[in-house]
Amino acid sequence: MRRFCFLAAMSFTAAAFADMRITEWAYSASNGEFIEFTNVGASPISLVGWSYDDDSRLAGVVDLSAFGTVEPGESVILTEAVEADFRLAWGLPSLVKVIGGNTTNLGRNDEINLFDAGSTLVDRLTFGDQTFVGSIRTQNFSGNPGTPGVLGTNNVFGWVLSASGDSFGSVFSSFGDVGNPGVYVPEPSSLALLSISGLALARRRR
Ligand SMILES: [Ca+2]
Ligand SMILES: [Ca+2]
Ligand SMILES: [Ca+2]
Repeated sequence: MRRFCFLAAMSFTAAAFADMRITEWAYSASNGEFIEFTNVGASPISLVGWSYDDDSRLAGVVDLSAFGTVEPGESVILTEAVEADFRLAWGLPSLVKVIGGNTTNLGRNDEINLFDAGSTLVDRLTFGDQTFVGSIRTQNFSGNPGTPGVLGTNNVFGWVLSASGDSFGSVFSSFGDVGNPGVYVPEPSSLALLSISGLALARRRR
């Protein structure tokens, strides 16, 4: 019995590690290119020892340890901009974690790689409107997963551009970029389902 519990705990940890996802990016933006990562799982994830790289695919290139522990549903930002400038540009509250000054930059056709503390690839997104004709070009408009099912599949054709006032919560930055850094909103239908199940729970509790 004890052994079973231990194994269950182990597999739970592994699942939690796999739940950090790339949820938004813009390779070129007036207020600085950025990548958003979100904990889409149910448990906190420590990003100490985690790293990012572009299409050179090397673990350890850009250290993400400063993100610390990321709570379920929390989104964090890696940007080339100075952290304070990026916050100001997008009106981000202090509780949104931002790592600024990234110099491993994204080009029009490039790749985002997220590695855990063991240098294992956790998520990858290969993109480029020239490489993948018909896919989005995230210049001044960020890209978002068209459905939550797109996350973690490395299929850029499933991603859609931000538009001001869209269901992803997109807004304009101070220099006119459009995106939703710092928040990840799953598709509206899943939000509706969440509130329905929340309502059902509240009713049951009564
Ligand atoms: Ca690059
Ligand atoms: Ca760039
Ligand atoms: Ca976002």
